[in-house]
Amino acid sequence: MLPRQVVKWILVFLVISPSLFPVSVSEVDSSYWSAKKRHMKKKVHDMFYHAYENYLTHAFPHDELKPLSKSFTDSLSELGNLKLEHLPQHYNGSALTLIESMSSLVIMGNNTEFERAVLWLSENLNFDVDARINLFECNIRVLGGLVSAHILATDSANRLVQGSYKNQLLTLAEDLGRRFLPAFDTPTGLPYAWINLKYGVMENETNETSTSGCGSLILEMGALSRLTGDPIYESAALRALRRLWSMRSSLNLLGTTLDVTTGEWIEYSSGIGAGVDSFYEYLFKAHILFGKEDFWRMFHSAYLAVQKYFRHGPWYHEADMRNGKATYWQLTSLQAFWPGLQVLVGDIAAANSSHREFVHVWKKFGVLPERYLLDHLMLHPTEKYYPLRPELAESTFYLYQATKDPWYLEVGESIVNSLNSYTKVDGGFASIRDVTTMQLEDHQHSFFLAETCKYLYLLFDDSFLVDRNYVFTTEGHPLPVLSSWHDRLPEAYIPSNWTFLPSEKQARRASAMTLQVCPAMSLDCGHGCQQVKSACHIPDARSDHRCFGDEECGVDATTCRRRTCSMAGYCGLWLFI
Ligand code: DMJ
Repeated sequence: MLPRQVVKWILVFLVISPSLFPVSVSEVDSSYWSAKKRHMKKKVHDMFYHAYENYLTHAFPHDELKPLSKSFTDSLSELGNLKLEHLPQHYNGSALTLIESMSSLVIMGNNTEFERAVLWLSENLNFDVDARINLFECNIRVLGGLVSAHILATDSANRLVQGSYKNQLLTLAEDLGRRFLPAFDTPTGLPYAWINLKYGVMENETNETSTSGCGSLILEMGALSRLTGDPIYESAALRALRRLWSMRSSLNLLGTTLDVTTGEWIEYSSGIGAGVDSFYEYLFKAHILFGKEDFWRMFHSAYLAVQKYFRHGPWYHEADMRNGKATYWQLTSLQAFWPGLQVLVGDIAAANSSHREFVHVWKKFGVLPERYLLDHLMLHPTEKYYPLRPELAESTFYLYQATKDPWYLEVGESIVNSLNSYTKVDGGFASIRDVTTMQLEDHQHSFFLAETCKYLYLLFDDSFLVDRNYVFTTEGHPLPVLSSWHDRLPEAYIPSNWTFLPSEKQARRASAMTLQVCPAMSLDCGHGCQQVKSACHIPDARSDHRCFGDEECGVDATTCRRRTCSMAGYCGLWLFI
């Protein structure tokens, strides 16, 4: 027992302490986290430039940097097993890392460097080369990078490339898009996985492709069609996607690989990782970007099937599409994007629980190994590598946006620290060959600049997203959500509930991922006045999206769907299983 006098003085102290310390605990907290964010943003900024400048010095205009030998690789072509010696003498790569870095440069506020990149690409990029490339990779990295950069370059809010920009990036994107088209010339409309940029599909080309290979083209090719006014790209991607969807089993599951000429499955087992991941991602993101009800319906059924047949607590295993029976019990690094997608859907509790498991594995090894065998609790013997992948940082960014829980900032900090201590070398950032020894590999993948650094930066500084509404492609390139790109508003559109963003101040707080803003919709309010109105958005009652009942949830801005309160107490686009 404390003596009475001591207790009295403790009570007196508690009563007068607020006047002694006029700053409240929450203010202390928020200034602590603001300082932490500033510090971490600077660290990520430095990481990006260390990677970028080394690329420019030792690899540009080739595709990617080899940071240990300070040399380069033309990986876009090598992905097609075409070694450099088989390329024409003058082949200098396609400046892949430069293209991939452009949207990150804008997000980090470096418009000058962005403009330099635009200029260089406009004058030098040439796709008329005898190079066999992977359609999926070239689409998400090169076409996506160019289309997104074109949009950023022409966005009046950015004041970029003043005057001198004559849509050169769009012209390049269209040239590339045209070179993709022969790949779709198959009896099924499903595209070949490989194509020669100059000569089209090569003789004896393999018929085998993956589900993501033919089901994750719609964002970039759709955007290209919207920008050029030529529907051919979107139609080709859409036809392939619909054909793929028609190949699902009665359980609404798909396999991982298939034959593009016969439309038969080759590998019946699939999960949410390699070969399939971005297929799910694009069904939902295509619904956000183009507003088509069809995409939502496909995604909805596919998502339910994933949760039903692949999910095991916070983990996801693989299953046979024909009977739903579990096949492989593996955690793969690529699966770590899934919680980020779940945040967009509103399934935050499920996202949080899976994300925690990935963080646990990251902490156990210091980074995420490519493949971990859940049934043997050991690493896959030949897939112990970590090639600087972004997926965990990506999910961490989405979860922080949705919850504002500073725990996610700490996760981001530990990712940054691991990257700096294990992968930073004098010549850039190197991949890890073996997470048990931390032995390095001589490769800095372009997605390290397009995604890993970008998502980490946005985690600590999301000012780029304020007042804007973007969807990020699977390679992290932002595309704007515009009502003019929506074929029509989704069925759940509620005309009587149009709402204005009430005040300048409130609008400023809005960001795409907190779902506070809507597809940009300009409305005539009479006498030549134009106002940006929310098409159907009703904000959640609380800014942190917590709720006790459905009545506290609003209508989602990007999809115009009613949000409901989850059992975990968050408003979201809940799917009922
Ligand atoms: C990226 O190229 C994309 O995120 C793609 O969808 C899959 N993985 C790599 C990075 O890990």
